[in-house]
Amino acid sequence: MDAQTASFDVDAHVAQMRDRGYTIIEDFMSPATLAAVRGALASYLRSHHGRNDFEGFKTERVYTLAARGKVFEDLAEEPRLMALLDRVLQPNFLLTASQAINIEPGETAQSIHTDDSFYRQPRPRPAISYTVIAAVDAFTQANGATEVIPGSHLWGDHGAPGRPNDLAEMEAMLTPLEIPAGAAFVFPGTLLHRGGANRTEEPRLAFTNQYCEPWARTQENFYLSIPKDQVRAMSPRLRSLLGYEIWPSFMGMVTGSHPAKALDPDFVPPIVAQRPAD
Ligand SMILES: O=C(O)CCC(=O)C(=O)O
Repeated sequence: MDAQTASFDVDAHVAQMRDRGYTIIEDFMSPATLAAVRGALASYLRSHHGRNDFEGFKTERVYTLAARGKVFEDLAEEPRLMALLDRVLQPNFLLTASQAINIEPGETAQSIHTDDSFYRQPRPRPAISYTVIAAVDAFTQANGATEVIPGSHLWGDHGAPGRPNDLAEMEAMLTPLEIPAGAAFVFPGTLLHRGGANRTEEPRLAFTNQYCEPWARTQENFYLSIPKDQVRAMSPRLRSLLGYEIWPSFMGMVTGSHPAKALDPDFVPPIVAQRPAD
């Protein structure tokens, strides 16, 4: 374990997430890592915009980011992050989404939402996913810093006692997370938040990795998006994050076998190997 990970106060970060709904890792990326992120992202940006108001008509999103360069592979399994998530998710938790988000000048604020609303289970409930948002550019209130409603991770469903349902009331509770470039924050998928409006002349670049329970369906289907040759070259932890592991005793199996077997270059799917001859 490196010194940075050894001195990371996991308890304090878990407590912050539990109590106010988010925690900040100030030195998530070193200046060198930040430069590598910028370099790796450069070729993917300036080509397209979101297709709807949620993705953002003036926002660029680069999906499947964890497979787009070694720096993103490393950041998806950053040791302090893994230590933190190990405390709040079950073993063999999964990467559910991985994307860069570049909010351009003139973008409006997103709708207020949670990241694990896909899992239609009554609230209040434990989070089924956790979100990390890392600032590549410093986040300011003016350039579209993520805005969160502290404490909202504990709220019930719409209409439940104690939960404001009036939009203006909720908007008044939004807190912009102004963090320096290189910092990141982590929050449960039950926390209400939104990407802010960018009222500056410069884009606001960030990326997000989201992680979910090992028994939950992932937002991105990484089995289909990342070629097996590429997965084979990844670290064991990242392969596990991408789903090449099981949730015991056999969720995630491949025709009765461990999914890692499917990465063997000689693997022939049993439904092909065992197909009766015509
Ligand atoms: O970019 C941000 O600050 C937040 C984006 C977000 O919450 C989302 O796209 O789900």
